[in-house]
Amino acid sequence: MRILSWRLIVALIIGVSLVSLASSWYEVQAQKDALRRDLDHKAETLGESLAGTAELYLATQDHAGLEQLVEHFSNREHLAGIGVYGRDQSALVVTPGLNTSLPGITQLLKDSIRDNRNISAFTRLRFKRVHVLAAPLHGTDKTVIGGILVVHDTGYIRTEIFRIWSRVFVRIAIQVLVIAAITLLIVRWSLTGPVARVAVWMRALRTGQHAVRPAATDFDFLFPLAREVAPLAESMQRARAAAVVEAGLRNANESQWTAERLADHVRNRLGGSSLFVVSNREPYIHSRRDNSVTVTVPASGLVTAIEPILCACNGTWVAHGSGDADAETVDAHDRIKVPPEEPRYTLRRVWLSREQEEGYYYGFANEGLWPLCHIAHARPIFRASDWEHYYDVNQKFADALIQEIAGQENPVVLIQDYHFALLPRMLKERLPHARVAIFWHIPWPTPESFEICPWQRELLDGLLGADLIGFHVRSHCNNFLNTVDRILESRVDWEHFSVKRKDHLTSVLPFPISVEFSGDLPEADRELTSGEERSAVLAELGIEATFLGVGVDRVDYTKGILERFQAVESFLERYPSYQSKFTFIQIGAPTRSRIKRYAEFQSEVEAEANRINARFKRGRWRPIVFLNRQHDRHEVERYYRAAHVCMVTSLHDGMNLVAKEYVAARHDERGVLILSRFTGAARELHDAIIVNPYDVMATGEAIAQALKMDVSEMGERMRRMRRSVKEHNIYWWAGSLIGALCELRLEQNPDTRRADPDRVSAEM
Ligand code: GDG
Repeated sequence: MRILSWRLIVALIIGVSLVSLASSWYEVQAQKDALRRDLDHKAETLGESLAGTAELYLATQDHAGLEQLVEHFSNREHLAGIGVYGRDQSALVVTPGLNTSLPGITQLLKDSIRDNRNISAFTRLRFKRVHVLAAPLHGTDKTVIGGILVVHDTGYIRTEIFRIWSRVFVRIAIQVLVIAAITLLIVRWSLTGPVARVAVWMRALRTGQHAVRPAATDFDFLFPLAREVAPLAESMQRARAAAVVEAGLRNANESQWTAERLADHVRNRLGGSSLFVVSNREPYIHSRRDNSVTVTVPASGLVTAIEPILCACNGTWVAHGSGDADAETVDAHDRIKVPPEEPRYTLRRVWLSREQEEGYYYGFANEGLWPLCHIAHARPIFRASDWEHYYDVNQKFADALIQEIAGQENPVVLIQDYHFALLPRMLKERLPHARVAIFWHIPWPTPESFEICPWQRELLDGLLGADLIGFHVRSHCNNFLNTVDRILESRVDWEHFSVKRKDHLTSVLPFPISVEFSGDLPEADRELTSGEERSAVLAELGIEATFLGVGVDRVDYTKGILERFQAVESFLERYPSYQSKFTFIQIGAPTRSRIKRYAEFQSEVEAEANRINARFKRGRWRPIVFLNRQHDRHEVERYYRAAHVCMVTSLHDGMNLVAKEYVAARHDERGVLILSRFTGAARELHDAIIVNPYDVMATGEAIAQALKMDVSEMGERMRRMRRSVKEHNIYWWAGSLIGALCELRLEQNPDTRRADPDRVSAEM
């Protein structure tokens, strides 16, 4: 940094000095010219007045008069002397000591008399620089009768120029000092300081200590560097955490699933096969903001689970390109390499028209299949036009996949969710050698419920194109097999959980999805304890409370948000001592608001919160805080850590990840989970307080039980739940699913190709 400072200072000084010198030189020249012109003019004026009188004395041969005249003028400022000469240039009267007999000067006089005109010049008189004016003298008849010389000493001009140059050099010296000081300050403020702070940050990252990221202003010109370092540090931290976890597990003789282990597992299972994932939602969305393109990762457990697999085997993810800058970031084949900071796999985007999105996504999938599969007492809406769009979009994704798979010998395809029920069959018909699985993230209803769907046969047939169908829990598998048994001509093998139809065998197995479990960081290593986090959250919200409850959901009518609010109301009614003390915070991310039922539900939730608040509210305390916006993952985690109790009261839910996220976030082994028995999570998290959300009073009682729970019981329950989530985390889910799919043999003989349900996933 010292060398850089010196280089900067020297370069600036040389540059500024050169510019200063050049401009001063012009200034000095101008000043010199002005002084010379001034002297010229002064000499002319003096010469004129001298000549008038000298001509009279010369005409009358008055030598004494001439001498008087010369003497009278001789003491003028800067005047070196005067000389009066006859026509033959003979000196008549000359200021004593002035030697005008030098050749240059006599020549001037001669020329002036000969040409009858004034002549002036700057010349030397021995060692002196002088200005000489030679002028003719006229007789009464206007004939030239002589001449005069007026000689000025020009030394004062040099003195003046010297003074100007001295001032210039002083000015340059001051400039040099100021420039050096400013450069040193800038280097210190903008370079040395920020670089030192960023270096401290990087050292902390490298050594795994608590690292406070420097202010954004510090990054300024270091921003490109920071952009590269941040993900690097994150991967390092992850790797370090994984190593710590693995070392701990080795000691305890356990083995936990990590992203690295999953990647390794998938590489082994796939061998040379290529992996293709299909989902409606894409993992990276490009959007245009303020003339630049930004990329966001939707908050979804799916990206966490699927990304390491795709990275490990350089796979392809096919999804709907929904960002407004998506089209401008792909290549000619609609592909883009992701993750943006370290491209490892291909995202292939599929474009949908507004009508297609409306019909396929909002219509058939979310107004039809979603309420059909959830027992939440919302009437499914089936429109023929929506069905057509659903069919067309499935076909469109099939076409895109076929293009991507072209030439692959053993492709493995993992399809996500109820948006693509027809895709497995469409694929298999054109690519029988592909290994295809679909994971259904929502519940599967009873056959009686499913039967109301006008396209029940097509949906089932489409799904049975897959080699493997995954659900969260065994009861959804059972419902599915019962539905197939009742509606389609096929053979259901209850022993091996498979269906044979048209000579094709499909395994139907449970794979309970989960969350990432970031490890057991001691509370001391966290920035804030849960108590501090709680105080911070309350201060930010501007409310007062002693106990906090939290709920995190999309504002969806299946999540039991109204019932939850009513349970809070019932609790406060039955336990008035908690009024002014217990506040329930509901994070409600807006969702599918273009659908009428969702828009209505949103208003119902707001109205219910307002009603209960109006009833109990006191001073700065409120029973319910409804935060109706999308929060980022870190914000959600803060609320989990701050809350004494987390409420998951879904009326029906495939799994419900919030329950597992709450458990994973409680490193302090505190907090109580209240969990609806109608969630998939309730089959695993037995240590939650399990409730029937329709029984509002009992759910209110569960809140009381949670708040009064003894710390040792709370710790015991939380420890057991954490063990379960840690063991069955998201990587375990992805590993089981891919493992089961790769284990299937594609021969049509059920006895040789079936997967062992107990080997590939936990019995649910
Ligand atoms: C389906 C099935 C199954 C919510 N609000 C915000 C936010 N969230 C996050 C939660 C959680 C996720 O959304 C919701 O998880 P769910 O499990 O409740 O999922 P659904 O959206 O209903 O999805 C469900 C799931 O698929 C997986 O298979 O479990 O049964 O219905 O992760 O934290 N996240 C952020 N901000 C919010 O405001 N960042």
